[in-house]
Amino acid sequence: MDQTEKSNGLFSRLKKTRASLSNGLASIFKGDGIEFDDSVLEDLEDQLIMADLGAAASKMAVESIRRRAKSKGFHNIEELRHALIEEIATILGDARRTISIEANSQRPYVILMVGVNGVGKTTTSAKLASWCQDSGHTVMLAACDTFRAAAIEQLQFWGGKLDVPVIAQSHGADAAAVAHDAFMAASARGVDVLIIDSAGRQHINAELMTQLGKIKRVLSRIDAAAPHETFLVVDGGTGQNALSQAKAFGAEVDLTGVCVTKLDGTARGGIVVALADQLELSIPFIGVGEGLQDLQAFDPMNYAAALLGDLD
Ligand SMILES: Nc1nc2c(ncn2[C@@H]2O[C@H](COP(=O)(O)OP(=O)(O)O)[C@@H](O)[C@H]2O)c(=O)[nH]1
Ligand SMILES: [Mg+2]
Repeated sequence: MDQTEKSNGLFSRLKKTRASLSNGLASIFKGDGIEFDDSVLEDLEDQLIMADLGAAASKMAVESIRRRAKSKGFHNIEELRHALIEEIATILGDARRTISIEANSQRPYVILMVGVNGVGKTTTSAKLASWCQDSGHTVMLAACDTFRAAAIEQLQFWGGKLDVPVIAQSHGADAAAVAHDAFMAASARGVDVLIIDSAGRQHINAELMTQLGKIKRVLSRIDAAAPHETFLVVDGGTGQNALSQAKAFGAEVDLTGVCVTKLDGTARGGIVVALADQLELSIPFIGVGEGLQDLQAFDPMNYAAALLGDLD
């Protein structure tokens, strides 16, 4: 791993999670040698669970470590760390997915962003718009959070920064009508990607689901394949809450992926492992900061290494 990645990239953004995990691991292995008895492995499992990896994934990783310890043994904590990185990367592997907008012959490719309040939907919509531009696509944004006036302004602010058109109506307008207008405008202008920001609620409720259902219906009347993606945004810093939101939304809306935000500044980055392990869904993107460039395509090996790599 080069120095730039270490100081600017995922590695530096996951510092808090890594620090808490490393402290936990170091406290297990005091002294030089490693005596692999069951209590050490139990402690390891506890540390992983406390870092939000979830009981199932933690158990799976530790069982593999137990098998490796029996067959080859570990000589020091670094060997163990590398074995753990490989195990975690394997669990994360299923959630990897590359978004290929090129594959869509019909324009626009429609991405609907959903999630509860404050998780980062609007910011992630803007970051995703920037990511699409960097990949050579034209983009349009739709301000379908008509519930709060500030949400429309917030999206317009990002649109201005990115030089991306934002289709909006006034506060209180029908969200599905805004989605419809945006789709028509994007089609007419031959825009490659339409990203639709939507309203959240404090909790998942029937009203929110009805509104999302209506937005989806309106879109699919214009193009049966739309929305091509429905991304749930969850705040990684909320730990297990992110997992319950993903399960609850997944039961109500056809999701195609989960974007996990705010992985910088939290010690709970292990939640991504639990999400990858327990959901049938992919994790196309992760958010590691508030800036436009702070959205990364999820890479299991990089993530595992940033989670458990050494602290320097
Ligand atoms: N540190 C950090 N903050 C984020 C990230 N994503 C969003 N935020 C912040 O979280 C707050 C809520 O984001 P917003 O997009 O308005 O959430 P929404 O209510 O779901 O639309 C804002 O202050 C964002 O700047 C992230 O990846 N890292
Ligand atoms: Mg918002």
